[in-house]
This record gives sequence, C-alpha cells and structure tokens, in this order.
Amino acid sequence: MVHLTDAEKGLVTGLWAKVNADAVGAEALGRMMVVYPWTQRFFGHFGDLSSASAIMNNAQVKAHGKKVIHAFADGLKHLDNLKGTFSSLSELHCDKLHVDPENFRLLGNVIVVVLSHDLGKEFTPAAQAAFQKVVSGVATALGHKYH
Ligand code: HEG
Repeated sequence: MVHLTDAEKGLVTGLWAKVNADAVGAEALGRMMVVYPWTQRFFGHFGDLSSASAIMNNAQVKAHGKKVIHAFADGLKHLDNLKGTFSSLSELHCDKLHVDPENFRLLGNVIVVVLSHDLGKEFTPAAQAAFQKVVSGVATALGHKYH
C-alpha cells in the first residue's frame, strides 16, 4: 500500500503529461533487458535480442513496451486502488506468464531512470520520490495475487 500526498499526485500527473509515454515504455523495457539480461528469458519469442542495439531496435520490444506502459499509465489514474487495478494482470503474470515478481521492481526502477533522463531538471528530488512510490506501489500490486 502506497500513500501519495495530493502534492505528490500533482507532481506525478503533471510530469507524466510531459513525456511521450510510448517512448518511455519502449525505452524502459529495452533497457531492463540490457541491464538485467536474465529478464530476456521471458521474451525469447521476440526475435533478435543478441546485443544492446538489437534489443533497443527490436520492434516487438518497442510494441510490448507500449503495451506495458499503457497499463502502467492506467495505474496512475487509480493511485488509491493499485491492487484492484492490477489484480487481473497480477494473476496473468503469476499463473500464465510465470514472471518472478522481483522483476516488477527492476522495471519500475528503470522507468524512474528513463523519466529522469527525459525530464532532466524538472525531475526534482521530490518528483523522483513521488515516482519511486508509484513504481513501488505498482510492483506490489502486480505481485499481490502471487501464490
Ligand atoms: Mg508484463 C504481458 C503489463 C512488467 C513479462 N504485461 C503483459 C501485458 C500487459 C503487461 C498489459 C499484456 C497482457 C495481455 O496480453 O493480456 N507488465 C505489465 C506491467 C508491468 C509489467 C504494467 C510493470 C510495470 N512484464 C513485466 C515484467 C516482465 C513482464 C517486469 C518480465 C521481466 N508481460 C511479460 C510477458 C508478457 C507480458 C512475458 C507476455 C508477452 C507476450 O508474449 O506477448
């Protein structure tokens, strides 16, 4: 359970509106696979993942990054009910995809890195702290239905 103050919620929504969400999703998913190469095992059917540039230019990685970030962005609209919002995705990742929930934390941290890179000075320490709460809450919610 994460709690964001109204000021933190304002920071998160205000900054999110300034980024290109699709690009953030593609960049974050690709970077996760580069920096934490063991996460590539879930995406063996995505084609060429043989180098950092192959991963970052892989069309299926980009497309999947968009899909993931759209679900993430939906969570931003439901910050007070992340568990409910991600309940069925949690079941899917557990029962069908068998994704170790620790990976949600890795991706969340990479999303923060990409936002920091894109937003530069606007990504103040307060904004970073607020986003860190969000990605942590999303990771907890996605892990909630694991058994
Ligand atoms: Mg997951 C599918 C969301 C992290 C591995 N992921 C999906 C789908 C969504 C989603 C919306 C499509 C579901 C469907 O087809 O109905 N994923 C999602 C979010 C986050 C996340 C919101 C975290 C912010 N996923 C994640 C991580 C991994 C992973 C960290 C593995 C390291 N996801 C994964 C795989 C699939 C999905 C393997 C199926 C991909 C495919 O074959 O199309």
